Amino acid sequence: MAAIPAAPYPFALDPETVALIVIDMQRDFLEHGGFGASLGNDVTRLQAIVPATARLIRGFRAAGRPVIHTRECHAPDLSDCSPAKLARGKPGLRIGDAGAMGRILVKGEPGAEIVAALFPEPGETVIDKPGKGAFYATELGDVLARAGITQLVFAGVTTEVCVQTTMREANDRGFECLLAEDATESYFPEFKRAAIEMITAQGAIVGWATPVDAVLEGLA
Ligand code: C5J
Repeated sequence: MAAIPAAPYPFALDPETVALIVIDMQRDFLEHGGFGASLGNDVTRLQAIVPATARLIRGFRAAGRPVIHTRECHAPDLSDCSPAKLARGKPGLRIGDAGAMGRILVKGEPGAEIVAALFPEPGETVIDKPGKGAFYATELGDVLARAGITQLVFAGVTTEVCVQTTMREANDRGFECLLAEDATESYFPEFKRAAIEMITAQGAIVGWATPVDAVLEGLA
């Protein structure tokens, strides 16, 4: 067990029971011409974390620890998308509508796929999630229980939406949660900052945050 520097205080990383969860690093959120860009967002902010995220993934693979990927996406018939979620956004730019990378956030469409630089390796778990949180309506809880995981390191996008939601779900389920702060990003820098502050406030009320390098040192 290695105590690594983290906010709000050192995190006791257990290399025997930790897994990495990489949230929604999908083409529709990161690439020019995707869903995120069509909403007017600057996707270069999200692209900038790809190298750090790739380094983190390589570190977990090298340490023989699980790497779990998630994708926010829905069945082609949208049967797993609540009417409330379906109604959000501008007409023509809603879930299931035709976008430049296929139907927006629909499983099997090019835009729903994970970016090439972070593509899952054979054997790695990929969780398709219909919600913002990765535990909601998915097999994630069972996967983690079967693997004996007690700690989760988080990376991915966006910090204040799917990453923070999943960290909160995990925290309530008893996992110790550590955010890799340079491997997560938001379209809105102030939201990223605020999310990290909310997560680490009040003695790690949701979890801890630390740079990728510190996580990798703890794994070694
Ligand atoms: C959003 C996500 N922001 N992955 N999805 O809708 O954070």
